[in-house]
Amino acid sequence: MLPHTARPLAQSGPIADNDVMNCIALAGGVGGAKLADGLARATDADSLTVIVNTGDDFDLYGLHISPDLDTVMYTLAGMANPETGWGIAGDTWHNFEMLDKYGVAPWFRLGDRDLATHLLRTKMLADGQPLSVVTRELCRRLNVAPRVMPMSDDPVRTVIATEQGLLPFQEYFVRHGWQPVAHAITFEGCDEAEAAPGMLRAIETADTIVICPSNPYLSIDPILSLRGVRDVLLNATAPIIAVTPIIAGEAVKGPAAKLMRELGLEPSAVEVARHYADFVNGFVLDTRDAGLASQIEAMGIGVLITDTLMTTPDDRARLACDVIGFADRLQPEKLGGCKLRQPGA
Ligand code: FO1
Repeated sequence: MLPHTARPLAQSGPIADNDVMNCIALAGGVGGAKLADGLARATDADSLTVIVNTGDDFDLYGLHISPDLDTVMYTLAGMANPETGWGIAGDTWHNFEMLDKYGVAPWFRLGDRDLATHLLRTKMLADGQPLSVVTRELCRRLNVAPRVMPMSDDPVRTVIATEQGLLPFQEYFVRHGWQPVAHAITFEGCDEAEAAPGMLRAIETADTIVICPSNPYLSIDPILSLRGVRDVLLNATAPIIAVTPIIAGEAVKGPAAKLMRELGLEPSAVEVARHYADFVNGFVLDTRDAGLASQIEAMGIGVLITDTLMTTPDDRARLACDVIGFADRLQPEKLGGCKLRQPGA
């Protein structure tokens, strides 16, 4: 494994045994939520902060929808629908059936229980509370231990330039099932938006930073587009580890590989590592792609080869523990906080 040369690691001395290891995870929807859940299981959940993409947010029937925040929140609350990854397990669709009766059923469905989250979030926002405060309060009421932070309290909207013209994210993703050929991706409002309160400081003071296996272009780039985020990552003292969302040239879920082809990139973990090469110290490659390790190491990035598929909750915790252990080896003077519980414990 090669040491990273692009960004020096911290020179600080050892931390005391009782120091809490602050872990930051940058996440989008389902893949990000699963690894965040693994990190919450494998480390001290109270010292985990999950910074979540809000470029997918939009309004429907006057309700503010934050799909990735909800996916992360429901997953950490143990409530997520295991089949879809988004929404709530066992939810019903009576509101949707009624809207259908009125002839106005939307292409984007909210489950009945999920609707309650949206009513409450929209009311709290209308009362003047920022999204970060609303999110903290919703998470508190669902007993979510990690700090879940929207990337910004200001609106940033992901727009995809496609063969059918400009499509707002959810139109591209859900209405058109990510089928239109994409040419470019922009994040409207990112120049004016501020990173969420405390977010840059949290990255600055983190012990480990994990880029979850979310779509680099649709889910992580909106976070990186915010003023100050790249700089704080470039100067971070903590090891930064990215986990591949691509295995054997295919996305684990969603349009990442298709999008890469359309943007003229080879859909491979190597390309993802190159995308993050400025600021990551380590890259977690799937065992099926072990042969690609040397290409990533040649970029000055350390490589861990492991099984990155998260089929069960135990897989999430095992991968999280692998990631934390890898971060510790990249920065051996900092003691890791991996306390992986035994399966079923
Ligand atoms: N995805 C769908 O494919 N169809 C839906 O009707 C849908 C509804 C939905 C409701 C709430 C929510 O939090 C997420 C929802 N998603 C739906 C998923 C979501 O839009 C995307 O997976 C993410 O935006 C991409 O990360």
